[in-house]
Amino acid sequence: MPIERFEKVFIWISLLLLEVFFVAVLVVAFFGGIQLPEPGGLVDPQQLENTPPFDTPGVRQVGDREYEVAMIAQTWQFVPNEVRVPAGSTVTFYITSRDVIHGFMIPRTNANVMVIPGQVAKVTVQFDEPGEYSLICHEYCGIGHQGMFARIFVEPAEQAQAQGGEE
Ligand SMILES: [Cu+2]
Repeated sequence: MPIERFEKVFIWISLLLLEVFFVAVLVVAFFGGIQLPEPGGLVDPQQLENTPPFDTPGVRQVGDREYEVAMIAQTWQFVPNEVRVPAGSTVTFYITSRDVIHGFMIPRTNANVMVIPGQVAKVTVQFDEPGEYSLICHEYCGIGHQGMFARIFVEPAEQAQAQGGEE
């Protein structure tokens, strides 16, 4: 069956586009650090006070330049609402919700997950650039949603050292 010349051209263009998209997916997956959030476990949202690590929300140093943050999202705040780490840190967030579905997004990083009651979301972020990062709820969660945010301070390594935080 003969194929019209223009039709042939468009078939090739469509195939080429598919290739481009496929390569783009591979590039972000392997070189861009973009990945699906990992399920970090299940919890009882009513029992967060008695469930480690959410009984003591906050930052914990687990290695050289490695930190873990246990964080609770609730109407309408993040606990803790301030995180400080030195530049060059790898920070793994364990986030869960006490009440309704919230969002967890740190613009300029790869962190972007839903926070679902009963589920723990686990996200690892590499903070190389010192500065102040916002952590925002990007899942409408009620009347106070627009004010629901936290701050992450990535301090220059020398400053953190001066405070005795880092070797
Ligand atoms: Cu919200």
